[in-house]
Parts: sequence; C-alpha cells; structure tokens
Amino acid sequence: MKLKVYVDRMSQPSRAILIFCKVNGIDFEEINIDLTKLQHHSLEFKNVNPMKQVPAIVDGRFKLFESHAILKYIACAFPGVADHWYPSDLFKRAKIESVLDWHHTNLRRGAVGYVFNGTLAPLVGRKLIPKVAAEGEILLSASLETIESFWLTDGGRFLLGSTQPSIADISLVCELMQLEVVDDEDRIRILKPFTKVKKWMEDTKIATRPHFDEIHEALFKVKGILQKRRISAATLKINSGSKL
Ligand SMILES: N[C@@H](CCC(=O)N[C@@H](CS)C(=O)NCC(=O)O)C(=O)O
Repeated sequence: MKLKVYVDRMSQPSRAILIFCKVNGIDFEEINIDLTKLQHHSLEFKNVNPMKQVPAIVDGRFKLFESHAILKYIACAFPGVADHWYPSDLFKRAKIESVLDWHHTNLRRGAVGYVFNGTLAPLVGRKLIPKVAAEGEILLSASLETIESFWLTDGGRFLLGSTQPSIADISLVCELMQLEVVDDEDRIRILKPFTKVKKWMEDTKIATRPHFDEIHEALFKVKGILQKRRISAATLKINSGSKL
C-alpha cells in the first residue's frame, strides 16, 4: 500500500515532507487537507491525526504526526534515501536532532507568531494580533542571528557545516519561506542582516530543485493575492484621503 501524506501546501512543515519525499523518489499519495476550509477538523481527518494538524502520514496501519518525526521515519523506512539526509552516524544524527528541537522552540515559534498574527490569520477566519506579531518578530530575528552565527558554521554550505543537506535544512528553510507572504519591504528588512542565511536558503533550494519550486507554487499564489489586496487597500486610502 502506498504511503499517504496528508498536507496543505500553505503549511510549511507539510511542504518539507512533500519536498523530501519527491527529492528521494518516494512513491506516495498526497491528500490535501484544506486548512482554510477547516478540513483538519473533519471526523475523517481526526482519525488520522487526533491533534487536527497537518502534516500527518499513514503507512499501512501505521499513523504518524509531527513533521520532524515524519521526516525521520521516512528517511529510515524507505530504502534509497541517501545517508546525508539523516546520517546513520550517531554523532551526526544527534546534532541534527539538536537543530530540529531548537527549531520548534525558537525559529518556528518566532516565524509563526510573526507571519500568522501579522498576515495570514484572516485566511482561516482569525483576527490579526499586531502585538503577538511584534513579539514573534523579535524571536524570529534572534533565531536568524543564531542560525547565522552558530548553526551555519564555516565548513560546508548547509547546517552544522555539512557539505550536503539534511532533513533539518529542508525543515528550517521551508519555515523561513513562509516569510514570502508578508509585505516585501518587511521581509527584506528582516532578512537583510543575515547574508549567510540568505545564501543557505538559496543553496537548499538549488539542492532540492525542481521540487522545491513546484511545492512552493501554492505559497507564491497566495503571496500574489495578498500583494494585490495590499495595493488595493493603499490605493483606497490615498483616494479617500484626497477627497477630504
Ligand atoms: N509541530 C507540528 C506543527 C504542525 C502545525 O502547526 N500545523 C499547522 C499548519 S502549519 C496546522 O495544521 N494548523 C491548524 C491548526 O492548528 O488548527 C509539526 O511540525 O508537524
């Protein structure tokens, strides 16, 4: 039976799973769970993931949620996944675990806090909360500084000084790609001080092409829609101002 992967391509951990499967030639079925239509609250999906979040997988009778756990499971369960993604060497593997744990308590908290509460919340019927977005931005910037000065060491092009990418590179870069939906000026301002981070993001994209770009198409579509809305709102403001 084929591996079933439950995702919404607007979700950054979902994209990480899809890119990883595609890059490694894994045969899987993608099942779209549209978060804007609240499909993650359906009884059917609750049976897959009781936490009602994407991504989740079903491999035969085995069910799993949490993207980092899923990446590790797929790397180990499917033959043909190159060792560099999740090395069998205990020390290298432990360092990757360290980056992944750090990600969920730092970079992800900051990035989600900033992007969701400052931009995306209305798409799922929630209100923007500028104060929480501002707090998220502070943690996001501190996390970018840690990646720049600590996780990207002087060795190779990828995290932990590796010459080839691991599951941590895909996971963290997909997280940062979510910044594409915020106002361009803000994203450029936030990333500006971090030259190593920007180069590493580019290197990870290149290493996982063409799948990286294909899987991110949905995100860029939403970016386009939000950009048009911002322009319309700004024009409306200028026009109503000129009538006063
Ligand atoms: N730690 C989880 C996070 C999963 C998560 O936050 N998923 C979001 C989409 S990115 C979701 O399903 N949100 C819907 C909700 O929480 O209601 C992972 O890495 O898989």
